[in-house]
Amino acid sequence: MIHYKRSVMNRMLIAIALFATFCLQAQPGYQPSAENQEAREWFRDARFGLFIHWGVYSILGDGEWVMNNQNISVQNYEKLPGFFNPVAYDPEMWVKMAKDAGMKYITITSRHHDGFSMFDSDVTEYDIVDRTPYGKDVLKMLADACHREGIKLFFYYSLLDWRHPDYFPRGRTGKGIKGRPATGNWDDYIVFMKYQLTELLTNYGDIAGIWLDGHWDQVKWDGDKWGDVQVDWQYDELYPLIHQLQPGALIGNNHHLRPFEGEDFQMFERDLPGENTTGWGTASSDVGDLPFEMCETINGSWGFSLQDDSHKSPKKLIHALVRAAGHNSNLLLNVGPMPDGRIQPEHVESLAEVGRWMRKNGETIYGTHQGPVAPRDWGVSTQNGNRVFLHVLDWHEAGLLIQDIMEGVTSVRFFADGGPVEYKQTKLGLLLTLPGDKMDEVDTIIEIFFK
Ligand code: FHN
Repeated sequence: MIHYKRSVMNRMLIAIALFATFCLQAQPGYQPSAENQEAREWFRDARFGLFIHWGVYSILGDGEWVMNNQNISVQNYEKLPGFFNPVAYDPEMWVKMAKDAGMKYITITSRHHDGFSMFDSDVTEYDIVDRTPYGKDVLKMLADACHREGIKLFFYYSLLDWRHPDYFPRGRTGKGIKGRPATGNWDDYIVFMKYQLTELLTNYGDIAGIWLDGHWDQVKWDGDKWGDVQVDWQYDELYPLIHQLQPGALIGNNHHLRPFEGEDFQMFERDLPGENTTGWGTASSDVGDLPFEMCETINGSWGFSLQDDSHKSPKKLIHALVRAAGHNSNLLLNVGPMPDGRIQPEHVESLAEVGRWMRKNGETIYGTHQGPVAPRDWGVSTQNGNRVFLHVLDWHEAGLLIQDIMEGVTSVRFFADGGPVEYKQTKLGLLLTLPGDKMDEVDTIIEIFFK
C-alpha cells in the first residue's frame, strides 16, 4: 500500500506549502500579474501544442483509463511500474518532433487518474524513480530538452486519483477497482496535491502552466447537466499556490464549466469553443473570454492503445488546427507514447506532414485571431492586422459569397502564390471567383487586405 517518505525534504515541503497556504488565504480576488498577462499573450499567439499521455498504463496498450475500464485492483495495478522500462525514450526526439510539427509547447501527464507519478516525488514512493527499473525522472529529462530547445512545458496533473487512500469520498469513476479503502482524509489529500504541485513548480525550471483534470469526478451528473460538487477542491488555495510559485504559469482546469476565478485559460475537450458535440463538454453559454485551448487525439485514444487504428489523416489534423484558430483557439494535439518510450510511427509521420504545411502556412495561424467571417462548414477565417485569411476547407463551386464582408476590401489574392483573386463587392457581400485549378485539396487560403 502507500508509504510516504518522511524525509527532511518532505517536512520542509510541508512547511513551505502550509506557510504559502496560510499567507495566500489572505489574498482575495485574483488579479493576474504582469508576467501572467504576458504569458497569456504568448499562449494566445502560440496556437499549436503537443499533448502527451504517458504512464505505466501504456504497458497494457489499452488507454489511460485501463485501471478503471478493466477493474484492475490496486494491488494488481501496482505490479505495472515494475515492468516500465522505456529504454527507447528520447526526449530530444520528442521535442524535435513537436518543433518540426510547428508546435510551440508540450503538455505532459505528470500524474494521471491511476495515481502514478511520472516524476521524482518526495511525498510518495509510487513514482517513476522509486518504482520502475528505469529509475529516471522522465519529466526532468523532458524539461531539460524543452528548455534547451525553447519549447514551453506544461504539466497535466490529475485531481482525481483511483489509488490514493485519502482520495475520499470516492468520485463517480473507479468504483469497480478493488483495494481502495473505505475511509480517507480529504484534507490530507489536498495537502498531498499541494506538495506535488510545489515539487512540479520548483524542481523543473520555468513551467508554462498546470493543466488540471478530474474535477468532474466529484460532480454529480444530473442526466442533462452537471450538479453539485461533493467535495471542496480548495482551488482558493491551490491556485494562489501555483501563481505564487511561478507567477507566469497559466492555470487551466478541464472541468467543462465557465472558468473559475484564478484560471488563466479555458480548455475544451474534443470540441471547439461554443460547440458541445460530445454531450459532456462545455455549454456555449459557459464560453468565457480567457484564451482558449481545444485538445484532440490523433487516433481515438489519449494513452497508447494498441488496437486503435483510427488514425486521423494529416488533412483532418490540419483542418482541426485551422478550425481551432478560426475559433480563437489553440489546438493541443495528443500522442500516447508506447511503453518503450517511442511515439507511434503513424503519429510521427502525420505530425511531420502537419509541420510541412505549417512551414508554408503558419503565418495564417500563429499570432492571429478569429477573422470577420464566422466559422462555417466550408471554412473559417483568421486575421492579423489588416489581413484576413480565409481558409476554404471544403468548397467545390466557382463562386463563394462572403456575407460577413460588406466593405473595406482593397485587394484579394491566393496566399499560396500571391496570384490575384477575382472579386466583386455586391450588396449581399463579397463575391469571390475560385477557379477549380487554384483550389488546394487541404486548404485554399485567400488573403483579403482591408483599408
Ligand atoms: O479522463 C481524462 C482523459 O483520460 C484524458 O486525460 C482527457 C484529456 O482531455 N481528459 C479526461 C477526460 O475529460
